[in-house]
Amino acid sequence: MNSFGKTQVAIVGAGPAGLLLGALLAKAGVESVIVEQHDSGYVLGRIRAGVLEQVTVDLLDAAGAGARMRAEGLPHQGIELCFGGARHRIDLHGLTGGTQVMVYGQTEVTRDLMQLRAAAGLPTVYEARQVSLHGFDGARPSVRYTHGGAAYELHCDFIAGCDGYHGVSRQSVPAGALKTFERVYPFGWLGVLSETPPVSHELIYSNHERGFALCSMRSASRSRYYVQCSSDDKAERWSDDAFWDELRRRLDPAAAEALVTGPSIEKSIAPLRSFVAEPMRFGRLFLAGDAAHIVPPTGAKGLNLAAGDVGLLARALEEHYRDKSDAGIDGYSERCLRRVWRAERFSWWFTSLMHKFPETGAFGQKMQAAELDYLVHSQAASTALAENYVGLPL
Ligand code: RFL
Ligand code: PHB
Repeated sequence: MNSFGKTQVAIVGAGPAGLLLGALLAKAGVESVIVEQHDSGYVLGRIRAGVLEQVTVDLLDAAGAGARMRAEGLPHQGIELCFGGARHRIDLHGLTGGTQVMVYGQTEVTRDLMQLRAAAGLPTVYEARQVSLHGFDGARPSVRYTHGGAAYELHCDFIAGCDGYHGVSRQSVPAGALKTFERVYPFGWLGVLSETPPVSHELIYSNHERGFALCSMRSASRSRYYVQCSSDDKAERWSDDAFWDELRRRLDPAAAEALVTGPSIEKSIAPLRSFVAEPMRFGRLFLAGDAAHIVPPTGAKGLNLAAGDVGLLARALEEHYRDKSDAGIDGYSERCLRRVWRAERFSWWFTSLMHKFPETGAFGQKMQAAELDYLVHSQAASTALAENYVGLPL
């Protein structure tokens, strides 16, 4: 026997997309319940994004979750590209007329949103099992799940599928109603988090004959580093020393010398993929964030796209309830997808430029070297990179 509940918007998934949507809806006076399959500790334990675009920063402020980010986040006005043994700065701020990005970890964004939701007493069901979506092609959608052994059914006006790439929402859409586009890259990123000061005060993206490397950070005392690895590699195979040696070899001599190493706090491998599912709406179900699209992390776009989606969705749902207008709802998929495809293109291009591809050979490497040389010496080319990196407007 099911226990019944009712809300305006049922949100599946308490990652950054689901939590931010819930916070924006609450600001607009729209009710939501979040249904999440894991516990909050699991969600906070995943070390992922580090770079927030201005649009994301503004949305977190609008949601009332921006205070700690403002105090502790690190505004960055440039990035460095490393190749041929030297670093070249891309002046994001100067090339984009004053835009910057914020370095603030996804873990912290998620923690701030969770605390905001808990403080406001808004309902989140953690550790929901057997989550399933119903009736979204008609007027009476619902989300069913079990919790603590009991079965529940949550009736709602709309369902927001914010449950990531492996979630149930996209899989609930009838086959044939969805078109997918995918590219899987023949390598992954091995990432290490360490309690060490960052090697440089800006991010370093390195193209090296041994493979790509990235130096990022979480704070003045905590660093996040990545090296390109093969798709079938395992994090357990890498000792900390082996990781630091490999990273050092892929940096310029000054950065290699300055690198401060220490024990890893976290070490994991992420596969690289480009993926888009179209459209992002079916009747009363909306897909948002990684549930609808994946980008390789090189362009730092995944979390920012998720934030953009839910920013548009919150506005559309607010218009539905407040103004009795469905224009936003009807335009949701098309508006999101335009931005998504631009970010897909940028992420694919930057990934292709910076990584070692097994199949390209010497000619491909020469093409990368020529393009990098052009990129850092042409203002037009640098501006195109900067404009995309800081993020296109919503
Ligand atoms: P998430 O974060 O995957 O959250 C989905 C949530 O849904 C839950 N869930 C379910 N709940 C109920 N029922 C089910 N059946 C469910 N199935 C799943 C999950 O438990 C989870 O809590 O998706 P969301 O919210 O769309 O957020 C997307 C971002 O997490 C992702 O795009 C970024 O992390 C990507 N990304 C980056 N994005 C950036 O904007 N800037 C970056 O610098 C950046 N760096 C990265 C990244 C991703 C990385 N990895 C590991 C893929 C660096 C890396 C290494
Ligand atoms: C990170 O800090 O984890 C990070 C930064 C930039 C990227 C990807 C990941 O492009």
